[in-house]
Order: sequence, then C-alpha cells, then structure tokens
Amino acid sequence: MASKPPKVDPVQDSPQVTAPKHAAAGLPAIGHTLRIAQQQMGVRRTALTLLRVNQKDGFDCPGCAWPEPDHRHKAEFCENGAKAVAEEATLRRVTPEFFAAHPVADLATRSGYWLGQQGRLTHPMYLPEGGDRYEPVDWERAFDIIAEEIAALGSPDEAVFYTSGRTSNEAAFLYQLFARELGTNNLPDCSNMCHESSGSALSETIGIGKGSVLLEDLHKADLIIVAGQNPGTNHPRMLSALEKAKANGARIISVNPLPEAGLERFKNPQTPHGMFKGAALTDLFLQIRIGGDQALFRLLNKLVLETEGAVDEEFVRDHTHGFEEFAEAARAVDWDETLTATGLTRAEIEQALRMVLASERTIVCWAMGLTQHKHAVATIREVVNFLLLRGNIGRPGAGVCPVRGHSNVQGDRTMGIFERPAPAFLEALEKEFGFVPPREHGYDVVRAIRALRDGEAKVFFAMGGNFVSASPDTEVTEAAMRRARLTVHVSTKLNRSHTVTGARALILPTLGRTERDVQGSGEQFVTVEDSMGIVHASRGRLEPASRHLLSEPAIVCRLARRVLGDGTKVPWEEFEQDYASIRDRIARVIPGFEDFNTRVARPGGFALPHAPRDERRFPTATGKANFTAAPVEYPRLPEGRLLLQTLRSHDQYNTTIYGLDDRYRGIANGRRVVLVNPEDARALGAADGSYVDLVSEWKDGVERRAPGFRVVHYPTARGCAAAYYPETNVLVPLDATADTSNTPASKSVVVRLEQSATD
Ligand SMILES: Nc1nc2c(c(=O)[nH]1)N[C@H]1C(S)=C(S)[C@@H](COP(=O)(O)OP(=O)(O)OC[C@H]3O[C@@H](n4cnc5c(=O)[nH]c(N)nc54)[C@H](O)[C@@H]3O)O[C@H]1N2
Ligand SMILES: Nc1nc2c(c(=O)[nH]1)N[C@H]1C(S)=C(S)[C@@H](COP(=O)(O)OP(=O)(O)OC[C@H]3O[C@@H](n4cnc5c(=O)[nH]c(N)nc54)[C@H](O)[C@@H]3O)O[C@H]1N2
Ligand SMILES: [Mo]
Repeated sequence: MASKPPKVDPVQDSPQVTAPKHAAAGLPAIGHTLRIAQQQMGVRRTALTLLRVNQKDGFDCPGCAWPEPDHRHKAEFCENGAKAVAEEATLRRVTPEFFAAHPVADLATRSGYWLGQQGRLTHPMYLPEGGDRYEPVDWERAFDIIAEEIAALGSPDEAVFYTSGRTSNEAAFLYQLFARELGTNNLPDCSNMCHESSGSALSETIGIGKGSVLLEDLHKADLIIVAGQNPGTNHPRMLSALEKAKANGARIISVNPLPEAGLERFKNPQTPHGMFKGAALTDLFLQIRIGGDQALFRLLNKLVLETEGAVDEEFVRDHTHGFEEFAEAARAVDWDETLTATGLTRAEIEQALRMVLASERTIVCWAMGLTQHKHAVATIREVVNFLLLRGNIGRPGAGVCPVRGHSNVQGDRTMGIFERPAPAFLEALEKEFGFVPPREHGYDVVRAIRALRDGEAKVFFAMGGNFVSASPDTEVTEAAMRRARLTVHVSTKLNRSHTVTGARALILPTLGRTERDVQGSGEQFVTVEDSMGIVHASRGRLEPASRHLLSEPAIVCRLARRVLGDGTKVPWEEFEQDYASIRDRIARVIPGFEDFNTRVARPGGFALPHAPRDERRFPTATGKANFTAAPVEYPRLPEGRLLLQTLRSHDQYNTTIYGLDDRYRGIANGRRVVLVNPEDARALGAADGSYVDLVSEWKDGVERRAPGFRVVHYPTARGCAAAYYPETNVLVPLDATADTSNTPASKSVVVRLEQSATD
C-alpha cells in the first residue's frame, strides 16, 4: 500500500509513531499541561486560573463531568482539565478584522484545529444572504434577524434548538422554557450522541436514567468493572478514585479492545510516591472484540445463575420483576458463540467470574465504548441484569456508573433539555408559568438532521457545541445545514459549524465558565450537576474575553423577549437581572431542587435524590427493578473487513483539538492514523507506515470514504480498528443508530482499507 501521505489535510499532519505507554499522568503530564496552558494564557494567568478550577469558591472545570472529592487538593484539576481551561481562557482573539480578512469559503478549508487555535470570539457576527464573509452586527439586530426567520416559519416545529453539555442549569432551564413557550419540543442535545443509550436502558430498568453511585461508593467497592471507557484521557480524575479504591482492597477488571495506558498504571501527580512509581490499576484486562460486551455480561450472568448461593434471592424476590424470563434466556447462552462474539478465552471469562463471585460490592463503570453501538441499549440492560442478580444496586459500594462526558450534560437533561419530555415535567411548567407546552415529541440529533435535509426544519439554533463536526455522516449533515434559512451559534470559539451555514448565519459570542458574569443585580454564579448527581455552584473570576459578550442566560432572555413579544408569560427581564430568580423557579418545577438557592450556597453543593440509590425504590412501570431478556447481538464482520471505532486522542476535547499528539498511544504530530492489529494488517497487506483510505460499507450501498490514514500496527483486539473522531465522522451513516436510543453507532463502523492514491 502507498507509503507517502497524500495531501488531504491543510494541517501538517504527518504522524510519528512510538510504542504505546503503560502508565498515565506523572511528571510528563505536568510539563505538557503547563506548556499548553502558557502558550494560550501566559505564566501569570495560568497560575491564577488553574488554582481556581474545581475549588469550592471557584469555577467548575469545563472538561469532564467527574465529581469533586470532599477533601480537595490545592490543584484539583488534571492535565486535560487544564487544557480545557487554557482553551477557554486563552488570550488570543477572533475579531471583526479577522472575519474581514477570511471569507467563509476560506474558513471552510481550514482544519478544526486551526479554527480553534485562533482564539475567543469577541463580537456578534452576521453572514447576510449572498454575503461572502461575516460582518459585525449589534445584538439587537441579531435578535431581530432570528425573530424575523422564526416568524416566517409555518410552525414552531420548523425550528431546532440544539444544546451542547457545557450550558449551565440556569441557561438550560431558560432555553427549554423559551423553546416550549414558542411551541416546540425540538431540543436535541449532545446527549443524543453520547449517553442516550444509558438513559434509555436505565430509565426502563431502574426507573431513573442516571448512575446510582457516589464517589465514596467507588472507594468502598470490592470490584470495579470499567467497560468501554478510557479514563486516563477522558476522565483523568477518576484514576485517583480508582487508586483509592485499590488501596482499600478493590480489584479492577477493564474491558476494552485497546490496552489503555491510564487503566494499566496510574502515577498520581498529586502524591510524591505516585509521581515516580505509580499504582498498577487493572487486575484483569479483558481485551474484548468491539461490540462483544452484551455477550460477555450475558455469559457471566448464566454462570452466576449456575453457581450455588451466588444470586441475592431476597433482593431478586423483593425488588425485581421479570427474573424468570431473563434467567431462561441467560441459561440458554452458548459458550462457543460467546467466545466468538468477545474474542476472549474460556480461562479469561472464568477468571472474571471468580472475581465477580468473590465481590460483595460491585460497580460497573462505562462510557462511549458501550453506548455507541446498534445494540447499546440491550448491552447496558445486560449490565443492569448483572448487577441486579447479586443485589448490587441500592447499597454502599455497589451500583451502575455511566461516566458522563460534558461537564453539565447531566444537568441540562435534568433542566428539561430533552426532545421527549415526561408529561409530569410539562405539567409542572404549565402550572408554574401558565402557558401550555407542546406535548408532541421533538427531534433528536439524527431526526433534526433528517428534517433539515428534507426541508422540514428551516432554523437551526445551537447553544454551544459544534454540531456539524460532532454529528455523523458529515457530508449529509453539512448538506442539511446548507438547506437551512438561518443557522445561529452561541459560541465561545470558532469552529467548523460556523463555516457550514444556512442562507443567513449568526455567531453569538458568549461568556465561558472561567469569566465574571455581572448582571443588573450584581455578580452572578451558575450551577452544574456532575456525573453523580451533585449540584454545585460555579463562579468565574476572569475578565470576559471581550466587553461585547453576553452570558448564555442573557442571550436566551433577550431572544425570548424579542421573539415572543408581549404575549410571553415568563418574566425574562427579571431572570436576566438575577439568576437566583431562575433558581427559585427551578425549585418549584423540578423535584429535588427544593430550597435550591439556600442549599447551593453550601460549599460543595447538594446531592439530588436518586430513589434506587437512596431507598432501593425503583420508579419504573412495574414499580420494581426490571430484568430484561433481549436476544444477544454482536457485529458480524464480512471477510477482509475491520470493525472501526471512532474515538478520542489525548489532545482533544471532542471536536476541539488541543494538539496533534496522543501521548499514551505513542502517536505524535498527526491525527490521521488508523490503529490495526498487526495480524489483521498483515492479512490485509497493510504495512505499518503505509497510507490507506478508510471506506465504510453500509446496507444503503453508499460508499463513504475518509482518505489518507497512516496504518499503525497496534495491539487492539483482532478484527478491530480505531481512528479519531471527528475526522472519521464522514464514515458513520446517519441511519446507523442504536435501537431505542437512536444514538449514532460510531463505535462499530464496518470498513475496508484501500490503498491511498498518493500525489
Ligand atoms: N480530555 C477529554 N476529556 C473528555 C472528552 C474529550 O474529548 N477529551 N470528551 C468528554 C465526553 S463528551 C465524553 S462522552 C467522554 C468520553 O469518554 P470515553 O468513552 O472514554 O471516550 P472515547 O475516546 O470515545 O473512548 C471509548 C473507549 O471505549 C473503548 N471501546 C470502543 N468500543 C468498545 C466496545 O465495543 N467495548 C468495550 N468494552 N470498549 C470499547 C475504546 O477503546 C476507548 O477506550 O469523555 C469526556 N471527557
Ligand atoms: N464519530 C464520533 N462522533 C461523536 C462521538 C464519538 O465518539 N465518535 N462522540 C459524541 C459525543 S459523546 C458528544 S458529547 C458529541 C459532542 O458534540 P458537541 O458538544 O456539539 O461538540 P464539542 O466539540 O464539545 O463543542 C465544542 C464547541 O463548543 C463551544 N463552546 C465551548 N464552551 C462553551 C460554552 O461555555 N458556551 C458555549 N455556548 N459554547 C461553548 C466552542 O465554540 C467549541 O468550538 O460528539 C459526538 N460525536
Ligand atoms: Mo459525550
């Protein structure tokens, strides 16, 4: 196959490869953090800013949703949190002069990395119909433009309101309130592409779509299974929790097609011992084939059922429903088929079983490796079956732990950002505000793209995020966006979504987490909810990147007043002046937020109620925790094909690229790499260092191609491959989604490798 990189990316993408690492963090991480932070912020701002991250009087790290421990270190952040902060607190600026110098057509040729590196947006910008570049616009005119386009719609359902997961509770509550008073439930969010499968599976089986463990449960567990998650890169502070659990005697099984460095060994940069030597984390590594997890858990369940005294009979009798049907399905499992589906050996599974049986308190943690498959919901239901069998839900040291992504993605959902809201929530809104919210379900991400593509939606509004790059089937999504009448992005940084526009487009620049937010009643703070349901305050201290920025709550309030006019029943002006007045309303509408303002004033915040965790009560349709018995599925691979997962490097935050290295995996200076098992690569004639196109094959017969990837021979499971997102989103078919949750199946894309044409 070709051995020279074809010219496909304007960024100098020429990957260099060394052996993967076997430990995460430690001294190199600290050096790397400070280098990236100082390039963006300078030395003084770096020190001042990083010391405020995740402190009780500081701001919530805009990185991941991992919770803060009660006893915080002076520096309660991690390498990748620091990069997220630096990216926002950067001193670089994207001004009107920048837009004057760069027509949209030019920006559209730039890589996501280049766009992000330009810095913070400073002014509202407008791309008029037929215009070739964005021009400055004042806020009033910007809201007029949006109001004009919304007024021209045949129905409010022709507008789509997307949310990414950094939006605060206050802004999210106002945003959904606006959409619903306008008359639509079209509130897709990044969750639709992320943990929707977890929410779907958990709501049905335990009655609430959130994890059931707190940080202290991890510290108390006997066994922690980490499946389909790479915490060393994506939730680095989780490694401290795992380290503590191990010190207390826990054992860890990691289930992953890749040997991820962070799970092998962790050198805690916050302890002198950890800095140099580090702790081994994983006791058993199950190198599973992509998509084999449901089969693995089903077999473990069968083996538990067959072991005398292993089932918690009392719990099953008193608290669950559907056991018999599930047990029958589990008993029917076939060893050979499980070995095929998982690629594991009998000895490995038996060793896992011994660890499972030896544990009185088991937690299963997971992330995108389980949620982004066709059978993701069924897989997570099987994880629930596994925990229910031994009574591992609703007691200390045990439970389900879906590890969330964006820092407030869970809170946004709690605030009502959901295209399929519960009737009780809508009734509460109606009672509080006196308008009738629409009952009909709205569009999720995939349905929103179809609606735009088919001309059924005409206004696209995004509260944060980078919809075009994050969504599947890039070419389809981009064509869909271009059909819109108006695209609007409330953003902190420039990204690709600003360059793929409707007939008219607006960029509305906003404050970030790190920045001071002053409104009519004085300085404000906002609140967020972490992955474990703890709600706490976040208060920025830095001067805003520009004096033309509005906060997200202020943008929604002004937009709502302009669009809804005198007819509105909501006191938008009061909300904009004083965020405490928003929290008072949240307290009256959303269960668990009683006395919100008082309780959030306490350092560290408060925990939302969680019936299964707190009282072993399961608010499901049956009133019990539900066992389920879905047929076992796993991806079948045609001859000569690979199953590609699209994942994150160490130097990115979703579509925001911090740098071109993936240190733990031994990749430097480039992102267009495909990791392939050496034996598969040899069978396919793909030499290490050669260049291939990735061609995805899907039943619609359309050939989707991502050109010019350097082959890296890498110890992934047989039949599997891995490459970075968002470069590979072009390969993920829009219709290839998970059953029930409709989440794009971006971890199981069937591809063939084709020699790249070099030029
Ligand atoms: N620094 C940083 N932090 C982040 C993010 C970021 O981009 N950068 N993103 C945030 C967001 S929004 C999210 S959702 C999370 C994402 O956190 P992760 O889910 O950890 O992110 P991915 O890189 O998608 O990694 C998926 C992991 O699952 C494994 N995997 C893939 N397929 C399978 C499978 O079939 N079975 C099993 N068992 N494993 C599989 C992969 O090898 C990989 O280790 O991180 C959040 N935190
Ligand atoms: N192939 C593939 N596709 C995937 C995934 C995958 O694993 N594989 N993962 C999916 C997942 S888990 C997720 S969560 C989505 C992520 O999808 P998104 O959440 O839409 O994408 P991000 O890259 O996180 O968005 C980055 C942009 O957010 C804006 N931003 C940052 N901070 C703020 C803020 O405070 N306020 C506002 N208003 N804007 C801000 C900046 O302009 C920045 O450019 O991608 C999904 N897509
Ligand atoms: Mo996510």
